[in-house]
Amino acid sequence: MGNFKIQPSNFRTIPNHRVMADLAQTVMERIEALGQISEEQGRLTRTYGSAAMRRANDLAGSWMREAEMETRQDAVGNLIGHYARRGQETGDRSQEKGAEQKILLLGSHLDTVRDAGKFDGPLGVLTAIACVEELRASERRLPFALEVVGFADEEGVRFHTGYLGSKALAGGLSEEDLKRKDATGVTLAQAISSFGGRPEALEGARLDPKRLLGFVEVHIEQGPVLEQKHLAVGVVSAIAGQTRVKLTSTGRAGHAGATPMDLRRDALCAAAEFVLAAEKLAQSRNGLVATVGEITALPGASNVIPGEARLSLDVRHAEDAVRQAAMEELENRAAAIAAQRKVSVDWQHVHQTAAVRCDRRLSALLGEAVKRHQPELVLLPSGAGHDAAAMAAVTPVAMLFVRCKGGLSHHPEESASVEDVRVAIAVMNDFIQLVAQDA
Ligand code: HGY
Ligand code: MN
Ligand code: MN
Repeated sequence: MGNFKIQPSNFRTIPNHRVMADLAQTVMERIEALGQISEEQGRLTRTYGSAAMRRANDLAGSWMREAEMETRQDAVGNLIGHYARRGQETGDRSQEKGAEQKILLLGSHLDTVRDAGKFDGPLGVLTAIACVEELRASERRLPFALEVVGFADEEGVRFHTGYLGSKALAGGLSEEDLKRKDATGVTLAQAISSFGGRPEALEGARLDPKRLLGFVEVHIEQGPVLEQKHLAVGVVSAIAGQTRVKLTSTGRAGHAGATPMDLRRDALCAAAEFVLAAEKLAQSRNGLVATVGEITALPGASNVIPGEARLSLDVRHAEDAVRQAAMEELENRAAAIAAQRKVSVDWQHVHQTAAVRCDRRLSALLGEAVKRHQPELVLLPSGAGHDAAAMAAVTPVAMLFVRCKGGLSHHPEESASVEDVRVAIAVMNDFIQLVAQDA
């Protein structure tokens, strides 16, 4: 399956375009293979600590080892491949064993949302492995090591807090996080242990910022801009901040047939009014997005007035002040709706990350590499969250977006073309060389 066919022996005789095309083809085959690894029948869902996650780590780890990387799984279950060819053509011996080699981190996440597309996350891991395969085949040496990370949980589907894997590497996982429970009451600490991790050793999972040159993530755009501009790739300027909240509205359950409308305290109707209020607020603020992705009515019978309604709320904006003001307004709105409908509302903060600007120097080098492969360089903000947002706490970050069909993502029809993947790999290879020259 997908092993890179060009080897050091024949590398020099093959035009670079062909090498990149071959790498891109292998990435597409591997995207398909990972896309078959799911914990649900008939759709792609791969959440933290599942058996599917284990199989995905094992498969991606085998590809890393094929590329002569040393692989490990860290304390929270991130898959990490390490590639280091000592010294450089100039005979620089400063990288002798023992000298702490600097590390350029590449990668993305291997977990998915429910009923996911195949590219969100794996594309970043597989293009990074392709860069290592090209380096190995070209026998080029770098003055630093490369590490490719397959983060164990970015989406936060199981524990509702995003970036679990990257937060562990960035030193951002707290004791509070470890106490989080999933829908079955399993704590994150228990899930880490069952996945073979060591919750007691999370402090050790934190990377040493002094060793890092940066973290660069390739990811599908998950939006329409590159497609509208007819560009294969773009450089990300900033990643929007996000707040996730859990709301519970509590009224009174009752008989659907015997309870007159004016005597009801219908928790779901209160929740529904709030959902539309959140949508209305976001439509009125430029660049603000608000989403209720999950909603549950309890007790959940068609002839019972819902006594309780639980919903998620996800609010994002490129500027933290705008997002925080919107959150305050929405919390007040929820309280006003509850009062007017004689229900109570519980507002529980679940996850919050500040907006992150990508590193100027790394982004400039990435932009330099892009200009070698397409006529126009475009810088664009990311409305979606990414591991790079968490990794910015420990090292400079940059991101390369790849055009995706219709801008569609978090959907089974999510897709990118092999030609655009080829461009992304070529850009990343040039970028790595530019970092080496700039090191
Ligand atoms: O939710 C997001 O923005 C990302 O896909 N985790
Ligand atoms: Mn993603
Ligand atoms: Mn995603």
